Amino acid sequence: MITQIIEILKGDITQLEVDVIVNAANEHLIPGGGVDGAIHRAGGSSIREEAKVYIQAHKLLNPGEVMSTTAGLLRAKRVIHTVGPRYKIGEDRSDQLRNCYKNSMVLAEEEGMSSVAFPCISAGVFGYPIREAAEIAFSTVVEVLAHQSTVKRVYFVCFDEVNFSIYNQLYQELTTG
Ligand code: AR6
Repeated sequence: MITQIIEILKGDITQLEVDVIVNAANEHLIPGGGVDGAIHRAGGSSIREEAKVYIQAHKLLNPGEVMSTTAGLLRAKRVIHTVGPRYKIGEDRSDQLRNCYKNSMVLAEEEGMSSVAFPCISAGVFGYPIREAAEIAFSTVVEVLAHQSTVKRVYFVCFDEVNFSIYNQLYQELTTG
């Protein structure tokens, strides 16, 4: 069951022992703040070096797109970097956020990974309302899992209590139909 595959955690994503940690990066893949900064600090410089090579070849990682690096000093095997949309009132950028989750799941599967941890992409510096962002996260991942993904475990990792309770609420709604 989908609900047995998804788990909600509270804490620091960099501490997890999972196959893939997803990073909420920026278009230039330059270490920033938030979860991005935490991943680069904990993972060490090799992640930045690999990201640099990607940017030299591709110029930018656009919102919704993904690329992966090794995980450096982290306990994960890979880091998938994706860029969420910047929230803008009056503009629907939900497809970009959906693509972050979908493309991350597809890439994780292509790389033979079986567990993936997501932060609340776009819900920090990029300003996406958390409830909306969480709904997109859930619905997209559930849809991918419904097509028999080889990914066996997905963690939604919330850094603070408010996000954690919103994710739990949604999870409950999902499991109780
Ligand atoms: N573990 C898990 N979640 C975290 C952690 C952590 N260690 N640290 C923060 N969060 P943000 P965005 C949560 O701002 O909105 C960067 O500068 C945080 O509480 O990291 O997609 C990039 O370089 C929030 O709920 O990502 C980009 O420029 C969530 O992670 C820009 O921020 C996402 O917040 C991306 O903005």
